[in-house]
Order: sequence, then structure tokens, then C-alpha cells
Amino acid sequence: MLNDKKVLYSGMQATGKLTLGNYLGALKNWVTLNEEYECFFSVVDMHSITVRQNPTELRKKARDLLILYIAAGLDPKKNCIYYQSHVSGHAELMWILNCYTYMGELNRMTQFKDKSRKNEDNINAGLFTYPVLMAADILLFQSDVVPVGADQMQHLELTRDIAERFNKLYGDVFTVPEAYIGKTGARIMSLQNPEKKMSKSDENPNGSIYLLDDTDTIIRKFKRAVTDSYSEILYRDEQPGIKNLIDIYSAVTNKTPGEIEKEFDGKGYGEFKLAVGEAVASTLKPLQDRVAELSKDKAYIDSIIKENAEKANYFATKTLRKVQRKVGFPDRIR
Ligand code: ATP
Ligand code: LTN
Repeated sequence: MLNDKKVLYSGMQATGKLTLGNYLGALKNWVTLNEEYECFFSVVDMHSITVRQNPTELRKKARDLLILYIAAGLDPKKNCIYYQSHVSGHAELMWILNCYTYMGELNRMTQFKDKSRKNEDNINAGLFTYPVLMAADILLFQSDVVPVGADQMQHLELTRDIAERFNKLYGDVFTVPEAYIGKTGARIMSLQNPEKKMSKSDENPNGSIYLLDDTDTIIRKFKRAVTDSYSEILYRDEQPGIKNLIDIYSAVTNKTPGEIEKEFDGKGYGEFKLAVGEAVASTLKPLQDRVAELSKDKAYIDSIIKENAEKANYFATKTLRKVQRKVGFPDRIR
């Protein structure tokens, strides 16, 4: 707990263009929660290199992502928005936590299995220990709450297990974090395959709405969204495509699925898809304008990066020194 406020931590990978899934499942909740908590939001560039990246592009994507956090409404003077790679404590704590995590636990992680399948020629150790770095991110800041999409729940459970295991051995060292999964938008599916989550690393760009897509593109992608032949707008598992569109519409309009079913009772899929597309486009437009504006102000963004890296380092070092002492590393001589 910092200044009587509980600590909230979250992060995103700078691996591609952010999608509507990332926005509705994560970023939007961060903005809603940020007043209530002392917040840390990282661009997890160290996680990004578990998959091969082009260095110039990674640097650019990481900066774009940091700007997007601010554009979405997170005030960088009140929220610590920083690059994971600027705080060496992440890697140092991760090493220690590696020694308190079992191979069997990591073997069970579904994201590892998915990503290994997608990157068969590069199943590196980082991909395997990815969740331990995530645990280090969270535990380094003594986080109470971690807002993520449903797909990250398994990693969060592991983080809690590691923290509890460590606390049992050494006393109350870590705060054991809780996940926060938003009510709507926790699992947005691909528009081209409603059985698969919308993902920024998807090879089919028509399956994802990117946050910087223009209005025409957004509407076109919704028009082409895969649905079914029931011709009824009902929120049920037999109609995963329509269910997904209702989830999206619900998240951007704050209407409940029941209200949406009523609103479109007797109407066709074409009309519904257009309404969803328009609602999404008008939600994203202010965000896009702000990204364009902030991207021009290099000096301001640089100052935020510098200030927040210092702040994050300060808190991270506090936890790290405590942990190093507990495991028996020699004290530093000052
Ligand atoms: P990648 O395709 O590179 O694995 P991703 O699109 O899954 O990336 P992440 O960087 O892994 O995105 O996730 C960032 C945040 O967005 C996480 O909190 C994650 O739970 C959330 N998120 C990602 N995809 C979705 C989705 N389809 N629906 C809801 N939330 C999502
Ligand atoms: N693994 C997460 C990103 C992530 C994260 C974190 C989320 C890395 N470190 C700490 C919350 C807290 C993902 O792929 N979405």
C-alpha cells in the first residue's frame, strides 16, 4: 500500500498494433480504475523479445504503446507509465523467482503451449519462463490488483502461488495480488473466427480491429464479420459471432446484452453490424486524435519516460533489496 492507496499494476506487450480486444479487455479498465489506486503501467518490452523482433520496429512500437496509454486517458503525472527494460529490478527479481517456480507449473501454461505451436523454430527459454517475468513485474511493486483480460488469469494464479510460497518461507515479503477482470470485454473474439481470441499477432488483419484503424476500415471489417444463418440477434453460445458483436457493442455503449437484443429485435445482421461499427469508430476517434497530437510532442514524452523510470526504479529497488536480504545475498557496503 502506497499513500494509503492500494497498488494497481498492469502491462502490455509492444508486439504489434493494439486491438480492440486489448482496449476493451484491459486498457479501458485501467482508465476506469486509475483514480482509486496508485498505478503502475508498463510497456513490457522485455516480454516482447520472447518472439523474434526487428529492433527498430520494437523501439517504435514500444514508444507508440506508451503514447497510447496516455492518449487513452492515463495521466502520466499521476500514473507511473514506464518501459519494463528501464527498470533492471524486473530481471533481477525474475532470476530469484525462477528458483522458486517449478518446471511442472510452467509446463501447464496454455499461453506457452500456444506460442510454442506458433513459433516452432524458436521455442526459447524466455518463452517458457515468460510467466515468471510477469510475476516479477507484479510482485516488485507489491501490487494489490492486476487488471487483465481473461486469457492472463492462469499467469496471475501462478504469480499468487509463487508469492505465497515465498512468503511461507521468509515471512510477509510480497503482497499477494488479486486479478481484476472487467465485466464486459474480457474476451473479445476474432471477427473472422469467433472461436479464437482477437489478437494483435493474428496473421489475418480482418479478424482484428486495430485501435488506429480509420472509420471506413472499422465499418468494413464489421460488415465482413463472420456470423451464422440463424438471422436472429440473440446473446447465446450457439451464435458465437453474434455473441461477440453483442459483447463489443455492450462494452462500447454500456448497454446490457438484454437491452441490445431488444434494440435489434426483428432487425437484420447488416443493420446490426453497421451499428456496432459506428459505435466502435466513434469510441476510438478521440483516442486517435490524441495519439496524433501527443506523437508530435517529443520533449514532453521524453520527460515522462525519464521521470517515470526513476519513480519505478525507486519502488522496485525497495522490494528487491528486501528480497535479496531474505534469500541470503550479502549486504551492500555503502
Ligand atoms: P499477442 O497477440 O502478441 O499475444 P495479445 O493481443 O494477446 O498479444 P497482450 O499484449 O498479450 O495482447 O495483452 C494485453 C492485454 O490485453 C492483456 O491484459 C490481455 O488479457 C488483454 N487482451 C488481449 N487480447 C484480448 C481479447 N481478445 N479480449 C480481451 N482482452 C484481451
Ligand atoms: N503477459 C501479459 C502482459 C504482462 C502483464 C504483466 C500484465 C506482462 N507483465 C504484469 C499484467 C501485469 C500479456 O501477455 N497480456
